[in-house]
Amino acid sequence: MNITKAIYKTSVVEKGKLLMDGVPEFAFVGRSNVGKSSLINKLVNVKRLAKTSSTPGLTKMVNYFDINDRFRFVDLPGYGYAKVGRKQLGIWAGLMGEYLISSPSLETVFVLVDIRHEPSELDKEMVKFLVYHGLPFMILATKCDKLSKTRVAAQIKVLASALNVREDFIIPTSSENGLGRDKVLSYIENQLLSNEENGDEDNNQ
Ligand SMILES: Nc1nc2c(ncn2[C@@H]2O[C@H](COP(=O)(O)OP(=O)(O)OP(=O)(O)O)[C@@H](O)[C@H]2O)c(=O)[nH]1
Ligand SMILES: [Mg+2]
Repeated sequence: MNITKAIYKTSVVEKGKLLMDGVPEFAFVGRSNVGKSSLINKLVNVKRLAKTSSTPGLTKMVNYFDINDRFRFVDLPGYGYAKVGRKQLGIWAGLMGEYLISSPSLETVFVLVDIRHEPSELDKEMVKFLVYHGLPFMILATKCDKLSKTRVAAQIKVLASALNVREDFIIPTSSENGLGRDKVLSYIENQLLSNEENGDEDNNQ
């Protein structure tokens, strides 16, 4: 898939204002600083579409980006930012949880985990939450440019076992060198196509 158009749509801070207009959405979740905003920029090839920072906790709102007039990327606030702490976190009660549960046209949740680290308890909780709610998800392993190919392959196994997912649910990515970009974009294309086909069937009934 070629990305020909990527524009910032809006940012939302209140549950009641989440967009509900039926545009298919692909959401990016993961701990603060894992590389959500950077990966969005790399996927659309626009350097500063989503704001990035080396200081964790930058993205505090639900940020929507319209892509190719066809679907949307949703940059969600990071979890596990040290100052927030586990107790106060209440991911599921907060804006991110509300978004995940209530967005009617959420196609896939991309769960980002750093290839270099064991997934955190929150990452594991996130995956369990998505399984429980029957939300389609893929794991995107970020910052793969920081490890050798061999170590990336080894870490994918570690991640798969810790998160209890099949290895082919994990796509290695890098916002530095574009690793995984094609895979993620073709995954999105397939999701959109299979949806459009299902939609047609519904119409014919
Ligand atoms: N080497 C390398 N650095 C990366 C990569 N992706 C992100 N970074 C760096 O990691 C830091 C955090 O990236 P962001 O994209 O802002 O992370 P985020 O997940 O959006 O963070 P929050 O908005 O705070 O939740 C920045 O300094 C990025 O330059 C990557 O693939 N490779
Ligand atoms: Mg961000």
